[in-house]
This record gives sequence, C-alpha cells and structure tokens, in this order.
Amino acid sequence: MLRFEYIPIIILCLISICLVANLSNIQCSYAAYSKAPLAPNGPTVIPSNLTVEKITDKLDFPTSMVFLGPNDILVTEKNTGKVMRVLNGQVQNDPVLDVPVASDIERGLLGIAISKHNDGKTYVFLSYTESGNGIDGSDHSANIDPLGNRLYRYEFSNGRLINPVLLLDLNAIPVNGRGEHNGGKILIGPDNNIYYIVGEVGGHRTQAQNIIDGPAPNGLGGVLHITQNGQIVDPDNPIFGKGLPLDVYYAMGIRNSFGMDFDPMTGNLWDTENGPTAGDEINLVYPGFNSGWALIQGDSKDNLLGTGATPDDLVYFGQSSYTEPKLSWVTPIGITALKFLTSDKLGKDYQNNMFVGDINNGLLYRFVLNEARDDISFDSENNNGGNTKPLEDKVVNDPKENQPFVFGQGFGGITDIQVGPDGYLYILSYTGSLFRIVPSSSSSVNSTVNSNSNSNVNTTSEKHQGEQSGNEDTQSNTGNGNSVPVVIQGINGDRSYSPNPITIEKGQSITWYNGDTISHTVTSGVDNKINESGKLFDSGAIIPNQSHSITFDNTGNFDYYCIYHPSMVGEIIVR
Ligand SMILES: [Ca+2]
Ligand SMILES: [Ca+2]
Ligand SMILES: [Ca+2]
Repeated sequence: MLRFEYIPIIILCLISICLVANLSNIQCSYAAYSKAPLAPNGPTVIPSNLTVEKITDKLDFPTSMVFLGPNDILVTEKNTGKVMRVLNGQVQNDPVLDVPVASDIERGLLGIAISKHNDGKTYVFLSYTESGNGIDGSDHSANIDPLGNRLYRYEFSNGRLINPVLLLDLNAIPVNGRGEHNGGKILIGPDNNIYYIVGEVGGHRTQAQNIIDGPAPNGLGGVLHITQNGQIVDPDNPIFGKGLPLDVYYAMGIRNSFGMDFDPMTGNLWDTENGPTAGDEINLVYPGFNSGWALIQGDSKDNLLGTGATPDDLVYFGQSSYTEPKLSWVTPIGITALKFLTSDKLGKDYQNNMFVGDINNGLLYRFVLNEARDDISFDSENNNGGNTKPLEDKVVNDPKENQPFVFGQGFGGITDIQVGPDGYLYILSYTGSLFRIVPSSSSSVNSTVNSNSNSNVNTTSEKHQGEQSGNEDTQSNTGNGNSVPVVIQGINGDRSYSPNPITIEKGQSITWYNGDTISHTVTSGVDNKINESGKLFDSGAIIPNQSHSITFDNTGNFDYYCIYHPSMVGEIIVR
C-alpha cells in the first residue's frame, strides 16, 4: 500500500488562507453547476438510424460501471456505497459489496475498473471516500472527517467482492471545508497498470497545483498510476521524480475530472477536466502532462482565472510540460464521462469516435479525431455538417458553438459511458437510469422499457397531440391558424425563446418553432422544482425545424423552460 500521510495540515491551512485572498473569484464558485433532469419522454439521439433503450431506472445516484459479461454489469452508487449488479436489465436485490462512504457533495463511491486474469481471478478496483466512523453519509454536518480517498482491489468470487487490499490512501480532508473535487475514475491501461484520476480535494494548494512556493505534492490533483499490486510502475525511471508521492503521478495540475479513456488506436490517454466558473476541458494526457490548475484553466490565452499566469509560471518536475486543452468551454457544461466507441455496431462512421457526457445539460457529445489522432477534428464533414468555423480556436466561446458535436440529449446528467460486450454504447445517468444506444432495426420492444423514447427522434409534434387533453389549463392544438408564433433560438438564457415573455389572450394558442439545430422542450415550471415540472404542459422533444402548439384556456402567468437545457427559460402571460 502507498500511504501519503497528511502533510501537516496547519501549514496547508496557512497557505490556503493566502490563496483564498488571491484567488477569491475561484474559491467562491463552488457548486455553480446544475444537474440536468431526465427528459420526460426519455433521451434521444440525433441519427435517425439509432435509438435509445432504457436498461433500468432503479439505481441510486450511480457513478461508474464495468461489464462482468454480456448483460451483466456492476454499477457503483455514490451515496449508498453499494456495488449493484444489473443482470439482464434487473438490478439484483443484494449488492455485491456495500462499503461505508462519506457522500457530501462529490464524495462517495466513485470509480470502478475490472481486470480478468489468466489464472481465473477477476480483480475489481474501487475508489471511494471512506467514512470516518463506518456509517454512510458521515460528513461535515456530523463533524466527522473521512478516512481517505481510497483505492482498493477486490476479487470477484461467487457474486461477491471479497479480499479487499488497500492500494492507495489519499487525503480526503478538504482545506476549504467542502467535499468537492475527489475525481474517482479508474482505468486499466494498455500496460495493465491502474490509472486513477483524483482532483485537488477541496482546495489543496501544493506544487501539484502549480504553487511554486507551496508544499510538495501530496498525491492530489492529477492522474496517478500504480501496478495492480499497488507498486510504483517504474521506480527507476519515474515521470515526475523519485520518491512518494511524486513517482505515482502520471499527470498533474488537474482541478477535477469525471472521465478518461485510452484511445484504442494509439494508446493515448484523454481526459475531461472541470473548470470553476469557466474553463471545462478535453485534454490529451501524455506522461508528464501538467494541465495548469490552479493558475491556468481553459486555454491560457483566455486567462479565464484572471491570474495572468502563462505556462512559464507553472511548476515543472522532471520532463513535465504544459499543453493547451484540445477543446475548452468558456461556460462550463459540467463535463463528465469520456469513452472511445471501440466497436462498429452503431455503424463504421462512429467506430473509434470519442463520446463525452455532461451533467449540466444531460447532453452526449461525439468527437471525431484527426488522422494523427492527436487532436479533435473540426472539419465540418466530421461534425454533422455543422458550422465548425467558430471552433477553429478550440474554444467554445458561446454555448451554441457546441452544437455540431451534440449526438444525444435528455439523458439527465451523465456520470459514465461504457461500451458493452455487445458493442453498444451504454450511458449512465445520476438520475438512476442506465441506457444503451442501439441501431433502430435491432431495438426489441421487450427490452425497451421506455418505448416512448424511441418515438421521439422521428415524430413531429402532431404525435404529441392530445397528451395534455386531460389538463385543465392547456391542451395541445396543432391546427390553430391563429396561433401566436414563438421561435426557439437555442441555449441563450431568457432570450432562448423569442419573443419572451409572450402575451396572449385566453383561448389563444402559441406555436413554438424550433429554429435551433438540437431538440428542445417547452415544459411548464422552472428547473430545480422537478415535482412541478411539466404539470401544466410539456411539449416533449421538439426536434429541429418542427413545431408544437399549446392552447391556453385559463389566465395567468406561466413559467416554462427546456428540460434538456434548464438555463433556457421563458414566460407566458395569458390575459
Ligand atoms: Ca454503504
Ligand atoms: Ca488545463
Ligand atoms: Ca470559438
């Protein structure tokens, strides 16, 4: 086991106080993200020859998954600390393991990886924030510190995870009192070693966060790699330097991450990284990569953190170096999972594409790599023929620049993406649902629990007619010639629906036309009041270039929003 004793916490606190003063704009940005809800009629994907099937919706805040075999999946649950087995679409009653976790904010049971060995042994690796008193949910409120952010190896045997071996024990005590930035994803690399990504854990500021006069790195804020037995991969030739914990780092300068994967073509590691109020990233993570946090986030030329730092100001160990993100977002999307689709089961066009999820919008993105596979292709031909010109700077300055990459939506915040033994793409949502994307032709009604989700891609609003017929306030009406037009313009706050607000007379109808390039909804209510959402009216997915009409028979003011993109808000005034 590699154990990094807590570096005298008093020193860390003193240093962090100085930093809070200097970087106050960053420190205050915590939890600025929102989690996208599941679309009421289920998620959809853009290609009409593909469809989304629901496997189950019976999980409790699932975070990561691995396949034991076909239709046999192990899923980690963040807050229960349980590893659940989903067999042929059924969540089994008994967990294969139940560990005690601290679960505040981004703490919990976070990562899982699997490695099958020739001797018949199946190792399962788990990362979690281990509870300080053996009870789930013991956190700041109970004044209990977790034991650590820990990486364990288990053996899968007779349906249970047994024989735990603690491989890595990292500090889980935040400097800023918040349970954020614990990372947690685990991968088995092409070299059969373990790759584990951990965030800066609540504001730690060491040289691993590029604080030149800070304490030595303490194992946080990077991609770590060790053998499956918990040994240093190459002790004689470490990437960053000799001695613990420097020699476990594969990459540094990472604020937080919920996703990484190896490109099956090149063996290159790619990750997603989360900025504070700005600067979500996708990176190619080579050995010795320094991502720039806490001095640079996003593209350094944009100076999104306001530090004025350049790559020359960062802390470098050994042969480490800084590289700009392959893509960054000025406005964070809450970027999460990243997975290469290794199979051609969804069509040759999608094989070896990189799929990425987010938590703010519940969107699934598809990226084609360039020929050398060391960059994202911004060729319009590889991106649904979309306008990729604004992306040539590798920065999504306006949320709309995203759109050529959007592949699917309505998943609720995505926590993991994997490829099953069947070659299909599996999407895990914090809402408790697990989906898979399959060719429409192979979709079987029996395995499709939510058949509504399949009808969304190709239907027009006409097929939704009558859905609201039992509603006192509204009814669908697509044939009203006197309907008042509203154009859905895209993700743009209270200017997403135009005009906004819209005023009509009692008995009149409004027809929303989707002039955007991705689907949106017109759903009554506001984000974060899920119980009231869609109670009065809900259009379901209005796909690009389609319309949906609703007649309003009662007076009043009605808030509405897009359930896929909760930042899109509008108001209807019925006189
Ligand atoms: Ca538990
Ligand atoms: Ca970076
Ligand atoms: Ca741009």
